[in-house]
Amino acid sequence: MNAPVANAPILKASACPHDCPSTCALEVELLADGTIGRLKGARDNAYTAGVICAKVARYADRLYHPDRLMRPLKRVGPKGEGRFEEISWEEALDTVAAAFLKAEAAHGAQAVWPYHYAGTMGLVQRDSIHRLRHAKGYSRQFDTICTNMAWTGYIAGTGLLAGPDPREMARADMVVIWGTNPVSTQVNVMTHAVTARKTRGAKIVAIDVYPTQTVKQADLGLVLKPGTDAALACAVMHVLFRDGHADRDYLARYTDCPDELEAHVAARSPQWAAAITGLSVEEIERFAAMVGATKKTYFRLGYGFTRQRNGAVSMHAASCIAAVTGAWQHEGGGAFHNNGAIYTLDKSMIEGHSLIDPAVRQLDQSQIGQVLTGDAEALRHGPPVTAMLIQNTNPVSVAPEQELVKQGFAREDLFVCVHEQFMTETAKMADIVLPATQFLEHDDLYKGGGHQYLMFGPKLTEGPGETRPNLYVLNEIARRVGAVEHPGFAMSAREHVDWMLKASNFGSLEEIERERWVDCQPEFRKAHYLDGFAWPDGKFRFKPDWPTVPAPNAGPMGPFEQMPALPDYWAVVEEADAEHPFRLATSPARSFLNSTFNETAASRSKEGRPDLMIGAEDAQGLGIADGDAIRIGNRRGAVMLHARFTAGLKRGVVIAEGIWPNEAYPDGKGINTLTGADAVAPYGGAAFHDISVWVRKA
Ligand SMILES: Nc1nc2c(c(=O)[nH]1)N[C@H]1C(S)=C(S)[C@@H](COP(=O)(O)OP(=O)(O)OC[C@H]3O[C@@H](n4cnc5c(=O)[nH]c(N)nc54)[C@H](O)[C@@H]3O)O[C@H]1N2
Ligand SMILES: Nc1nc2c(c(=O)[nH]1)N[C@H]1C(S)=C(S)[C@@H](COP(=O)(O)OP(=O)(O)OC[C@H]3O[C@@H](n4cnc5c(=O)[nH]c(N)nc54)[C@H](O)[C@@H]3O)O[C@H]1N2
Ligand code: SF4
Ligand SMILES: [Mo]
Repeated sequence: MNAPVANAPILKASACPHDCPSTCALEVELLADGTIGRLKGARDNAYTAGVICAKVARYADRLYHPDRLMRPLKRVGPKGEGRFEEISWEEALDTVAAAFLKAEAAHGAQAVWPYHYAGTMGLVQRDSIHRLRHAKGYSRQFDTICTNMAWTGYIAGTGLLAGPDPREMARADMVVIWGTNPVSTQVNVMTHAVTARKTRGAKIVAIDVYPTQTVKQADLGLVLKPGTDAALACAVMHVLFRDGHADRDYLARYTDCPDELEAHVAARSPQWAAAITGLSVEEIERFAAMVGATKKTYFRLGYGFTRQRNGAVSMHAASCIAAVTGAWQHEGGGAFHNNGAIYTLDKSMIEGHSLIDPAVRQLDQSQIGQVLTGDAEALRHGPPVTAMLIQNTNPVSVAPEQELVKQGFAREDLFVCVHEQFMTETAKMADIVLPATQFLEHDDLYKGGGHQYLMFGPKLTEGPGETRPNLYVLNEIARRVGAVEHPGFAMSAREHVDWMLKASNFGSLEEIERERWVDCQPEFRKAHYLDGFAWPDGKFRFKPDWPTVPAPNAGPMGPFEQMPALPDYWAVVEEADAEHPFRLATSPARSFLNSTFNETAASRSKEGRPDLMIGAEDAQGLGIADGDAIRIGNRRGAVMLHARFTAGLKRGVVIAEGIWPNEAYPDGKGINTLTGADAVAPYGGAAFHDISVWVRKA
């Protein structure tokens, strides 16, 4: 028997907290001195299966980064200059509370806007901000920056945000990876798809707007023009009906209007779709033939193709294909996007549901630029926002219409407190900066959007300096601003987790700590909708009733009457025109996660510099050589970067990967200078990959 090795690391269970559908189950090396070593994927977790991305494997780089915020800071120089001086937590929290009370006295409580997102996906640390918000009647946030088009489009067909067990990808005969780039954004999809290829000869198809690593690894890679996926989906359905691959028994039993759909797509041939998508007729025919011949096709539908002004319609159209072939009936078949609906968690304690006042306005997260620059419509015709608390997000980098965002944050009459792990661009604009713990330094509960596990991530090590978790900050501010009493303000993170698990019948803290995770996978019949889809009539809807699709969290928006009744190409994207001849997508970089990890040296050196991927022919037409400094722009502003010649792009399509810090660009303007904040139909969202631009040599 081996003698125990002195000072050998102990392995502890945790879960990746980042905003990523994979939510990996982790094994964390706890070293003898109490510090953290390597992070690995848990091998015995059936979804993670031992695989995590490179950026989290080297997490110690981020945890022990020399630039971590350690102490509360108070701005001393002019706004945005970045000069701060250290103060105590007491002084910092008192200053925040005084500023919030002042804003409330001048304009009412809605002048305060707590602003947050998913920098941590932990339910306690991410969502406790709502409890403070509701307890004071501060402005609410309409979350729109990420999921609205995708979720709405998926639910339009199925009635529910849930689908076939993601582990079934490994048992599919074909995996269609549509509008997501899992090699970069959710590595485990590749694990299971490649298992299917190795063990059963399954084919992998990837559909994107440029040759991503996922497209390159696929058996069939389809590169189409941005925003044209619904045309492809219609043509595929056309071929399926034409060639006898529609499952007519299934259609009759499980869908709302198969005859209408068939008549509708009869006019949407591969020739029709080729003209719209830029794909060849042969590519479309080949893909459709593969789908028709493969009952066990698992459509893994991502977010990327929904970040277009017709994104919800495209998501719905893609999900319809599985209903035409009846793929839903088979193990390894169906269409999956996210499992949000399987976690029936009672979040009333964390979020303070009993305190919600529906009359309080909801401000659109993506329109923070408009909100802070006083746009009356964006302010819902209410008072200005004069005070903010920001947690888990970096809007002065990630939010669209960045020029407006920056103008807003520069306002002298706006008080901003940013609680952060790093001096982000948003933190630089703050009046008070509070230092935050990282996930291994606090307790929380996580749920996997791309799988079916609830996971616990315990505090494994002390946070450095005076870092504190989000929960602490919220409870302390609540106390100082005289928030109404709520038991949630007196509970620890562990108590919140225990309460929520028990209230939701998902066990208890003790159980999940022992077992590490809870597998919440619904049974096969339910996940595959074999007893009917989640609409009252049990039918999958080819003809969505958009106004009744459950809205993520704000009221109906529309314009419903302009949306196509059946799946169709909806020509509402930001078309190229004479002044803006290129279509731009701002796809994710592999080594960054939104703006996270752009502070670590390894990630930055892997990404190089902000480049524009452009086809050689397109570039040469403009007198641009590979590596040249170039400028791209539209009516929202202009950005400087460098040309990187890339093969395999459609003519007129350019790609800028990654949300680099503004300062990484020669003139300090980041990629979101160019993106629009107009709300996408029908329930809002930002069309980050739907931009028209001009391109010039700098
Ligand atoms: N490395 C890394 N991982 C990440 C992130 C990151 O920034 N970097 N972000 C995280 C977050 S917050 C999220 S929400 C997820 C999102 O992950 P995904 O679901 O993968 O969505 P996106 O990253 O927006 O884009 C995916 C792909 O869609 C493509 N795309 C854009 N427009 C179209 C279109 O019209 N049609 C088609 N077919 N494809 C299109 C893009 O080029 C991109 O390659 O990833 C998470 N994981
Ligand atoms: N051009 C372009 N822009 C995009 C996108 C795109 O594809 N293209 N993608 C969009 C999408 S999908 C999303 S989701 C948004 C995401 O944008 P953000 O929500 O801003 O995500 P991050 O940029 O990763 O920033 C999260 C911040 O939270 C901090 N943080 C992490 N954990 C904690 C914690 O426990 N406590 C506190 N106080 N802070 C913490 C991190 O340090 C980090 O600075 O970006 C959007 N912006
Ligand atoms: S793949 Fe996503 S969930 Fe997994 S470790 Fe990387 S960032 Fe975290
Ligand atoms: Mo996202």
